[in-house]
Amino acid sequence: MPSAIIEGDLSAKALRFAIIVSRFNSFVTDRLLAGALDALARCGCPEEKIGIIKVPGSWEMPVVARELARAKRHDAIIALGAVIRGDTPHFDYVAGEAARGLAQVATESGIPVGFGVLTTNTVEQAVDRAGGKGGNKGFDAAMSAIEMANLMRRLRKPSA
Ligand code: INI
Repeated sequence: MPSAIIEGDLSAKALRFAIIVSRFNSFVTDRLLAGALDALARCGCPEEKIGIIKVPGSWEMPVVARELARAKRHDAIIALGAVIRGDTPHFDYVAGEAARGLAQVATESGIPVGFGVLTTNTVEQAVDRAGGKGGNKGFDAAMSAIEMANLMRRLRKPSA
């Protein structure tokens, strides 16, 4: 048997979050934002500990996440966007760089980034995952961010 299992709990009472929301495809990202706020509220996060930052599109998320991570004012960042495939390779660049850039910010800063950026082939698939039959990926990203913020605290200070 292992001597100890370390994991993060889902209490957000004492945590601060930044949510970066893309305005592109806002009919989807507004729902992702509602899902993320619901998760944070259910886990006890006070409203005044949540900052919301709007950006034009998912492409712009990494640079903002980097700035927030550098400021060290938040325990976790939640990134919410919707990249929907069109007829050109544009999708691949935006989706790929958003994912790569956000992962890089998290690994380099040690501040978790919840990845709530949908990358779908159709509008219907995006809507399904933003509060439809596929759940709400904004909610899921916020729950992961809460767990990861608590896990990182515990790893840094094992008595926490
Ligand atoms: N941004 C998105 O968040 N989703 C998309 O589907 C999308 N498409 O398809 O173009 C998109 N493009 C905008 C991009 O994120 C930048 O805001 C833009 O290129 C300006 O830098």
